[in-house]
Amino acid sequence: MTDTIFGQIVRGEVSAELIYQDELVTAFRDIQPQAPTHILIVPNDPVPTLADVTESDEPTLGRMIRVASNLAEKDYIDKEGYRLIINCRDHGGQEVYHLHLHLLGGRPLGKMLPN
Ligand code: DGP
Repeated sequence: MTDTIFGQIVRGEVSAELIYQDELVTAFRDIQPQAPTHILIVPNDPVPTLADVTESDEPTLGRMIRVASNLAEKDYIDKEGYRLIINCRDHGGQEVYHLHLHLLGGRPLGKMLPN
């Protein structure tokens, strides 16, 4: 399994603005925020992409989404709304090959994709 910068953040070897960690997932602020709230939620055990997940990853995937919902509430973006994104591989625009969920909000995000 290839190690990435996100694995190093999970293990505390590289600094990040960590905002949540439990036995399954870690959440930290994106270094290049695209919105006032831009948080990344990653599994502690790296899976490269969404296309690589298996049945054994289901508890972690569920936790990632619940943590996103809880962090949206903590960042006061839940009432106005927000967006969750998982980019997968080349056509999905994935840059870091350690599965991650983007939590974006704090401003109107517009259409999902440019026309
Ligand atoms: P994606 O395109 O879905 O693979 O998004 C990768 C995101 O990761 C991108 O928005 C920038 C962010 N990122 C890349 N390197 C770092 C880092 O070292 N620290 C933090 N906090 N975020 C990073």
